[in-house]
Amino acid sequence: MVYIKNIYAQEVLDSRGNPTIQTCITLSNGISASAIVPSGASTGKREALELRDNDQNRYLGKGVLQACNNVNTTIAEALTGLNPFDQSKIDNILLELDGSKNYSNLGANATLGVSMAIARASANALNIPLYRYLGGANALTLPTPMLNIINGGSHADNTVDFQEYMIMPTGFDSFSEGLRASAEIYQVLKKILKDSGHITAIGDEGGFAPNLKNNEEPIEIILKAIQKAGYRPGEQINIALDVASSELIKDGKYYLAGENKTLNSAELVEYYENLVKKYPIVSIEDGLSEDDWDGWRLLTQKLGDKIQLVGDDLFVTNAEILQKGIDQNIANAILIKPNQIGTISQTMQAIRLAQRNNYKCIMSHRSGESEDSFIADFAIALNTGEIKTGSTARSERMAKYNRLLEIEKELTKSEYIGKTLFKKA
Ligand code: 2PG
Ligand code: MG
Repeated sequence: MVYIKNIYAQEVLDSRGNPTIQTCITLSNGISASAIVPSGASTGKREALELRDNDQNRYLGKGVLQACNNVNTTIAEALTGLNPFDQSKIDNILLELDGSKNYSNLGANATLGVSMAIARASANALNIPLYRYLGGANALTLPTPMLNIINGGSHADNTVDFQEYMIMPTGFDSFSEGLRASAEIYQVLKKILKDSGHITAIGDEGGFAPNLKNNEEPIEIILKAIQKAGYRPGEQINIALDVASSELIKDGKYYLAGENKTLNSAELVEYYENLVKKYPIVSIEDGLSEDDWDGWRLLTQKLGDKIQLVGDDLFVTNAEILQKGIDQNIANAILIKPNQIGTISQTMQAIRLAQRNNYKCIMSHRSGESEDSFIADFAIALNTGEIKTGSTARSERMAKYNRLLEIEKELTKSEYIGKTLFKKA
């Protein structure tokens, strides 16, 4: 029987130049695989712990040598010799080994790297692609992407308060056609920004980061770019926002610095209602903060049957917190980030719970990423139907889109469900 022979982790750098973990697994049959974990900037309070060394003499305190050491000693000792194909058993051992709920001892960066690398090594050992290993014969749906083409908030140094302005190519018959339209719109947007005297520098996720006068102007400019590129907004291309509003809280209210406005929850909900009336917006993520459950309830009452309301910082890919949201009618979709929860099995548990309760799932990157394209396969395997992985610039984002293009070619019969994802707002 094949067993785990060797586990080794080392420090590498992410797309922002900060340290992260690369984990390598070797099986007894000589097959090996590696994985790199991502890292967020606008992190939710209830996310699993990302263990950093806090040694100011190395990488300004951001080193991950301790987390690597945890993999190389405690975790390696516990998992060596085990069957790699029993993912849930392995992930459960990781959870028990840590002994806390949020990986505050070993670090979720340590456990997730191991969990991902074991899944990948298992797929390699069976000589099948990762999406097929994790999803079986049912893994056929190419996700509709959310492409973050204007960056603001804590992902960029500009005057835009909302973190992400995304386009979704819903009105196409295939992933590759949707991606092509999006890439064309991105280039046209660059030209529009340049021609109107704006900077075309880009933010962490490859979207432009211009200084615009308010939080609506990015939408106006994106609509212009969609049309100029020859596409129909609201039909072929829709808009999605990630407000990341936990980052906007100042003295208990939402402060929109770009507009010099302070709003309470009800006023912010009204602000969104107006935006949704005015523009082809199909999805708003983290419209209210992770602690504002009353505000979330109101938002869900007002807009829950019109558009997708995504909990990111709100649910942190945590099945227990999601269950509370389901019980209280909060939101109708969940962002899925494996490093918020710490293992592949726990990530799958959150997805299963969401799908059983008709909550949409959006597989997601982090703002600090790497060349690892695990989430592309994972989105297909788990039938999330949607993926958020940045603009069509920067190789750490393109690694995911390119992997999806590769899979689309490989699958003789795939499906792309953009047209049926949303009800008409
Ligand atoms: C988000 C993510 C990814 P971060 O808020 O959805 O876009 O950002 O990784 O910084 O949390
Ligand atoms: Mg978010």
